[in-house]
Amino acid sequence: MGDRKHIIYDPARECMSRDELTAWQSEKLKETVKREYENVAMYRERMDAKGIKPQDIRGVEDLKYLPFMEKTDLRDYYPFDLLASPREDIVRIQGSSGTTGKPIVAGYTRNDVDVWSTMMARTLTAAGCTREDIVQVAYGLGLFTGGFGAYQGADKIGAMVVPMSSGNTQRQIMMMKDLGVTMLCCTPSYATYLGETIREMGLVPGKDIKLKAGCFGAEPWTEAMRVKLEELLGIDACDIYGLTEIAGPGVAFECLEKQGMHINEDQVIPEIIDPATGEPLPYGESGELVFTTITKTGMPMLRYRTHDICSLTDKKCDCGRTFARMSRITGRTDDMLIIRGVNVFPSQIETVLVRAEGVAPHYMLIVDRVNNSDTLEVQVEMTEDMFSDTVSHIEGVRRYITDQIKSVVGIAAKVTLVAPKSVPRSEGKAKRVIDNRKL
Ligand code: DLL
Repeated sequence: MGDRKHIIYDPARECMSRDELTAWQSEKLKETVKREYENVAMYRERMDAKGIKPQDIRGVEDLKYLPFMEKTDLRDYYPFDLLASPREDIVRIQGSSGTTGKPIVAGYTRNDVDVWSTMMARTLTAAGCTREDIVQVAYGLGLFTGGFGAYQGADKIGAMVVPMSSGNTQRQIMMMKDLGVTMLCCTPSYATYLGETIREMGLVPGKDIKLKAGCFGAEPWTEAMRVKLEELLGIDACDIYGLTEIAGPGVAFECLEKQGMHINEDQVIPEIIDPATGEPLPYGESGELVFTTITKTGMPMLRYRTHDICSLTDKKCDCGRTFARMSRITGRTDDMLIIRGVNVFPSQIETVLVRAEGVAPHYMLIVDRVNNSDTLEVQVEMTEDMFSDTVSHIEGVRRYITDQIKSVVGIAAKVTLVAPKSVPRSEGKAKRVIDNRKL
């Protein structure tokens, strides 16, 4: 990517001094708190219950006094009771799957769609995208924010957009080849599937496929998976993060330094809190990520608890951007598995599997309870070569993975090496855990 490594979409904002940024955030925060208090009954009641009036919030330093918002609020006030703008000013609804069958929906004003598009234009630019690029959007286009977000950002840059949406893998690859697509936007699990299918079709990345970079997110993935994906597709693979309630993808994005994701801090204020006590934690400490939107008008969110776990740093990045960076998401407070009393994050197991020889990055974790004791089975696919190898070699690999999981995660798991292509592929967010204890 060389010459494109350090292009910045919005340098006046993305490189502003931390002092300027704090002043900006404080002003915008005050406006947002006032808007929310005046227009959203639920939030006004919560602030009143804590004895806080909008004028008590003088700047970012007072953020910690505000009450939290939660995903359950979106369910309880579904669909429109959290709107802080008149219904007719809402020009878009996006959503994500909820736990009760109804989706979680968020309303966006014209301003909010613009804010989001800008964040995505910055995101794609940070991965090297210019108006010369051809961007294939293989995130789902629909209520899910991935497709529209990537489309809007690429459109704002003036790149050529190929809005494929997810699925139809052969056709995706045909378009990628015929149009000379240079950038790919989809989930990392789908990118892996696309990469493998490209190879199976006898196409050669760098020759038949012109991809240079990809913006992959919407689900957790590991550094080891990045190495695998970059090798498979011959690209720079950048992590991007976001959530429907805050804006969709582009809330945070990696630049080509690949040292964590810059948070669009002129639009959102991040905090890390201790998930048990709700107390803010300093830079460097791992905890639950919380966001406050400061420029949205449709459905602003104040201290929204994401349940995603990561840490923040405000150390300056070599790219020149001053926005704080978040680490990869290492798990969610609600997807952490507790197996025989040990906290297990699927990402720990992924790291072991992706580094092991002879297995493909397709796996499933099956948790169960047998005779009152928790069990964990890790099913992972063998590569074609491994599948036709000797029984004793396969057994050696299986034992190696079992030992690694024991030493990294601290529990004994049953490792099963399954045939190539037997773990279901996903075109969107991958499902990697089946917890039969919850049935
Ligand atoms: O997944 C938005 C998005 C689309 C982000 C495309 C990136 C790319 P939701 O469907 O509302 O929105 O899901 C949000 O997905 O709270 C995280 O748990 C998870 N997530 C999103 N990005 C990442 C990432 C979109 N890069 C939820 N790493 C979030 C890990 C991620 N988890």
